[in-house]
Parts: sequence; C-alpha cells; structure tokens
Amino acid sequence: MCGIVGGVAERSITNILIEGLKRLEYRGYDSAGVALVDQCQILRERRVGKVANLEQAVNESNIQGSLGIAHTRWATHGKPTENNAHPHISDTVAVVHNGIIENYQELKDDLEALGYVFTSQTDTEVVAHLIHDALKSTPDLLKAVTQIVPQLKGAYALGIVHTDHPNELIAVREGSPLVIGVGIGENFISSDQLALLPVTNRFIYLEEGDIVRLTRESIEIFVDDQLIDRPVKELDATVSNASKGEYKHYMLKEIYEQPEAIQQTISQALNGNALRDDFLQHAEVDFKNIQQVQIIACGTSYHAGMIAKYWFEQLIDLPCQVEIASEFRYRSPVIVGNTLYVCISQSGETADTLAALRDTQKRAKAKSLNITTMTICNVATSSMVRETNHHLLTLAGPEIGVASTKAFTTQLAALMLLILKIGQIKQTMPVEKIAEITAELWHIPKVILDTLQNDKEILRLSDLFKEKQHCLFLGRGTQFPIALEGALKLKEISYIHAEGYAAGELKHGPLALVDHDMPVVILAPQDDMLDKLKSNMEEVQARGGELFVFADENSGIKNKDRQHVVNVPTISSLLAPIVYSIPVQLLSYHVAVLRGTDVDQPRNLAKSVTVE
Ligand code: HGA
Repeated sequence: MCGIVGGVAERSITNILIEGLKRLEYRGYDSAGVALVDQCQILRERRVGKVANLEQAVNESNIQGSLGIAHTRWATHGKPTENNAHPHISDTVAVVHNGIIENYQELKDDLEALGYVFTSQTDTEVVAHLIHDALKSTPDLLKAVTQIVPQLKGAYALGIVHTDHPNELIAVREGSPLVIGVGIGENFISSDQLALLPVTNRFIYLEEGDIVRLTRESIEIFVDDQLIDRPVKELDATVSNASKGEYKHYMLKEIYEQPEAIQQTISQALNGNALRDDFLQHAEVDFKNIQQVQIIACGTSYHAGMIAKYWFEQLIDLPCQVEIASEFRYRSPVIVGNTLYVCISQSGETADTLAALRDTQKRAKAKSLNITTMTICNVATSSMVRETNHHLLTLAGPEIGVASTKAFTTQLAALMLLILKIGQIKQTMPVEKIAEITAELWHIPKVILDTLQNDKEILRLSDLFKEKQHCLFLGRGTQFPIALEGALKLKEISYIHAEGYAAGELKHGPLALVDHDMPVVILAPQDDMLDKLKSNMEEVQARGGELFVFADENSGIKNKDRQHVVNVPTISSLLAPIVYSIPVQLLSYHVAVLRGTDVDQPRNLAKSVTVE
C-alpha cells in the first residue's frame, strides 16, 4: 500500500526520504520512486520492487537535493512498472499521490486536447499536468494547486514540488492520510508519522480539505483559502508503528482509517473497473468446481459472513451457509464435496475457527472428498493462511482496539472481491456487472469519508444513551447483520445490553421490550424494504419507543419528537452494509467514552481469541 514522504530543508534530504520509504514498507507496495529539486532541475529515480532497488539506483546516480518527494506505490491504475511509478512529472512540476482520481479519464481527455502527452497509465499524472497548465496563468505554485484541487474527484493525498520554487513543498489532504513533521529549519510530510520519526517527534495532523505550503522556516495550512492554525503534537520517543497518533483511542483511529484500509484491500484485486489477472489466480481451477460455500467464523467476522451469504446467493447464484465456528466444530456437520470452506478471522488465529477448519479437513480426507479451503484475514503469517488452500488478505493494517472496526469493513470488501472472482470464473456474473460493482467499490472510501462527517451529530445523540440499560438494533436484508454488529459493538465496549434483530421479527417477540426507556436504532438505507422498515418504525413509536435512525439522505425519514435521524450519503443497497457499519461504530464508541469504560481494552475481552 502506498506511502508518501517529502521534505524541505537546508541539508540534502535524499537519505531521509529513502529511510522514510523503508519505514513505510510494512504497508505493502509494488514500486518506489523519489524526485529531488536541485538547481532548477528535477532529479528522479524510480524502480519496480523493493525500496532497496531504489536505494541502490539513488546511490549510483548520487542524486541529492534539499527539496524532494518520495513514494511507495500500490498500483490502482496501470501496471506496477517503472513508468507508472511516482513521482510523476510535467516539465517543471513533480507530484506524488496516494489514492485515486476518479474522474481522471475526462481530465486526461481535456489535457490531451491541450497538447499534454502522457507517459504513464496512472490516474496521478493528470494532477502534474493540471498544475503545470494552471501555472500558465499564475506564477504562484500554491495558487495553482488550490485552483486545480476542486477539479479532482476521489480520495487523495498529494505532495508537489516545482523547479522554480526550491524552498516550497505543497501538500494536499483529501481522503488519504497525511501528516506534517515539524523540524527546526526543515519541515516534512508523510502519510504516516512513523516515516519521520528519525527526524522529528513533532507532528501536525492534517484534516480533510487542508492545503499546505511548507518552507524551511514556515508551515501554512489553508482551508478554503483561509490560513488556519492546527496544533503541533509532540510524540513520545518510544512511539511505535501502532501509535494512536492524534486520536484518544485506537478504536477511533481505526474507525477513521477505514477509507484508506478499504482502498488498500480492493487495490490488490482491481485494476480500474476490472479484476486483476493475477488476483486469486491460483484458485481458479478450484473455484470452477465449487457448488456451494460454507463460511465459518466467530463474532464480528461471523456478521461479515452473514452479509456475504446474501451476496453469494443474490449475485452469483451460489448456495452459501454461514455458521459460528464454536457450533460448527462440535455438531458433526456433514462435509460435502465441491464445497468452498471460507474461514474469516481478523488474526487468522481464532481458536474455534482454526479448529473447525482442521476438523473439516480431517473429515473431508476421511471420506476422500474434494473440498477447497480459504482464509480471509488480516495477518499474512497466520496459521489459517498457512493451513488453507487459498487466502485473501484484508490490508487493514494493525488493528489494536479489541472492538473490530476496520477489520470488519475490509472483510466485507474482501468477500465482495471473492464473489466477483468466483462469478467471473464460473461465468455466473457478466463482465458489465463486475465493472459496475468494482466502480462502486472504488467509490466506497469517499462515501465513508462523507459518512464520518456525522461524527459530531452521533456524539450528540450518544449522550441520550449513556444512562440506558438496554438497546435494540433493527435492520432488514444485509442490514440485519449490521444490526447484530451494532448491538455487539455497543455491548462489548459500553456494557449496555443490546440486541440486534431482523426488523421483520419485531412482532415475534422484541416488540414486548419496547417502552419509553429503551432506545431503538434503525438502519435505513435506500432499498426495496424501506417502506416495510418504515412500518416497523411506526410500530415502535406507537408503543412509546424512541428511535435513532441512520437513514439514507433521500429516504424521506425526518427528525420529529422521539425520532432522531442521522443522514447517511446515498449508496447502492448492495454495498450499503459497509457504509452503515460506520455510524454504529461511532455510536458505540461515543457511548462507551461517555460511560467511562476502557474502550480499547474492554473488560473480560481480548483481541485475538486464540483460546476456545
Ligand atoms: N492511483 C495511484 C496511486 C495508487 C495508490 O494510492 N495506491 O494505494 C496509482 O495507481 O498510481
């Protein structure tokens, strides 16, 4: 997964940039590059593969400069080649970019009409040319960048340098992380503070929409052209890769990391709006033969599996069962040949899931049945990865908070990628449908980002939960597992008793619980069942219940007495469960903080459940 490092100093920063890239290697990447400005020239080296390859090239060419940008790339648009590696140059301008420019094709067409020649297949190159073009009407680099940013759709962090501005580094944050490292007579940027720890422990955490001009002596941050102040935070020298950074808790940090985490997870499988040829290539023969799917998981991962069941059956007509591992392993399940057994686990070490996997393999062997096993998890070196035929990693980065957040939403993204792959191989999903869903997947990080804008509103509503003893979550279709997940989150970190129900089950029991005191949380995306869900809301209100509704902005559901509505950006009903995970996570988080619990390490719970 890609990373940015950049700096402006008195001394040469070549080695600082290379060291910074090495410290970002844990994120995963396919190529790396660096550009330095020296005597009105851009000196650039790029290499496919490891940062060590780049380092060797830089040592050989001995490029030096006191202003520069560097990058590790995980290709999203265009193959991992040297030409596609960043930085990208337009004559006098060099750019590094994390993220995706969704409208790059139309920008590219316009720029080509103006005579710009593209040397890469990336979406990023348009940014370099756009800035170059804007500089024809102003000599001010910051102004040129500010002028072109509104044209860019998508999620991005940018680092920009220019040959005629040897003491100026411009940075932009919109949907991909970026932090400023504050030095003495020198300043830096990076997508992760970890990269800059050798040069500083003082950081400014940028916010969405920030545009920054760094010089050796100054840091100016602009929002809507207005200069603003952001605090400088000092980090403990012992800070590690898994630091909380600017956040009060790991859980909150991890909630906010979801746009990036999902982008990384889908980037490994997608090239533009198609699946990469090498994505799960070795599984193709096995996938061709499978007749059904059995998902085995625990806790939050089980909820991800429940959603995947809807997707498998609806999208590619493949029967899918989901079961809690601790039940599956002890109930003598019938193992059926030509079945794909999918284990889902954040750590890849969850004891019950691992035991269920081993048991399944033993039973299949005893009966000489041909089955395929697969792991979806966040740890490449885990036991499950080693012991299954195939695996698909969620590239969420370390998840420290016990309550799973980014591991869950990246599991959902990974499961959708798996379904696309199986649909492609078994020819049960048309190419156009694959393209439609991949386009939607690329859009998800931005929608999550917009959904996170509701944080303050959810904090305000959380106050109404803090004295409660019980809570009900309701949803239909793929929102039913989100209701279960919301209830699980709330109970595990706030210790409020919570239940998740399929809204259609309301009359079959839980309606008896509804009274003045019990909040009822409703998940209401724009889908075929919205009207039925609205009837369920009426049933709750008629019994004096108080509703907290996370609703599609076009659902027509409005605030009224004892009905509090948080608008969620419109998203296809297919991918809505990924997006609706965000408000339930934020709600649980804020309620727990207000109740003063140990959010990251709730009582009695552990992160990686390696015991039964
Ligand atoms: N879209 C750019 C940057 C890739 C990225 O952010 N990867 O995680 C590219 O494909 O070069």
